[in-house]
Amino acid sequence: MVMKMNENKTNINWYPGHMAKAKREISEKLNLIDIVYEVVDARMPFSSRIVDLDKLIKDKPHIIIMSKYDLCDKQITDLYIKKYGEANIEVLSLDLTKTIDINKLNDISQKSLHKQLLNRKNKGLINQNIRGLIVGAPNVGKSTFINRLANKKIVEVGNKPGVTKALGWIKVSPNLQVLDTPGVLWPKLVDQEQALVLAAFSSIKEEIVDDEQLSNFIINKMEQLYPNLLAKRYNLDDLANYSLDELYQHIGKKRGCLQKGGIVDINKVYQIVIQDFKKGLFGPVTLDRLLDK
Ligand SMILES: Nc1nc2c(ncn2[C@@H]2O[C@H](COP(=O)(O)OP(=O)(O)O)[C@@H](O)[C@H]2O)c(=O)[nH]1
Ligand SMILES: [Mg+2]
Repeated sequence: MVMKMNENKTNINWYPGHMAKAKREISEKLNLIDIVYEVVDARMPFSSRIVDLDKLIKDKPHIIIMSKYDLCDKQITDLYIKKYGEANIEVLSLDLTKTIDINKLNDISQKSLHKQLLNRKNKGLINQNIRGLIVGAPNVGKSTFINRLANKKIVEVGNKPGVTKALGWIKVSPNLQVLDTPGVLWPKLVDQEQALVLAAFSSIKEEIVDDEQLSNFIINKMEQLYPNLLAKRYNLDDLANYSLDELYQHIGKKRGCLQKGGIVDINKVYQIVIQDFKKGLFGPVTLDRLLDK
């Protein structure tokens, strides 16, 4: 397929106004907590990270909760997990649609806080309680994680941040409590590609990218990284036989996106590609590549 890309048509230059407030709120909570759980979407193990988090949380240890592990390409995502491990960041990869292993979370939390807990003991303090704060980008699974920890639905799960109410502490296990309100932070954008990856997984507002641009990006990425999954999804015999336009025409006809006179409604086709991708209908994918960044 010969791609006519217009990814650079608009330059995504984006920094939410409420970021400063979010950072301030997290700073204010720092003295209440011992550890930070950074939720990262396994399909974008780099792009959804809050790379400057350590600056914000200062000396607090932090663990990466790699959510949506069930939806990712494990071969690729595991390379990131290994890399983070080598940088001494503990990573717990989870499918949050299922019950999670609280003991494992306890164990790695204890491990990350080993020094601090030992210090307390040496000072004669018997308190071994760990208090955690959950942070991460929009839509990575923060609320789902909190509900799992609480073992019930206490936080609204959805695409919009800010639907959470302040309720206080959740007792996860005898020695572990977490704040029930996650901190929403936005990844620092290093380039246009990262912005498109985040948009493709609904972690930044879709309005800042138009459908055509996002759909082209998804098709291009899928062709580059997962050509077989792309071909399978849209019943394409050989990708090389289709130009981008022909591909859209093919999808439009197959999916009945027709206007009067049998003309393919291209805007509907863009939406189909975007929705298929968001719903994970292509199969397991990870869009970041270690060598990229
Ligand atoms: N398959 C799968 N879906 C998940 C997982 N974690 C979260 N989700 C879904 O991702 C969407 C966003 O989750 P949510 O908790 O609202 O994200 P938040 O914005 O970070 O609070 C919801 O539709 C969740 O059901 C996971 O581990 N696996
Ligand atoms: Mg939420």
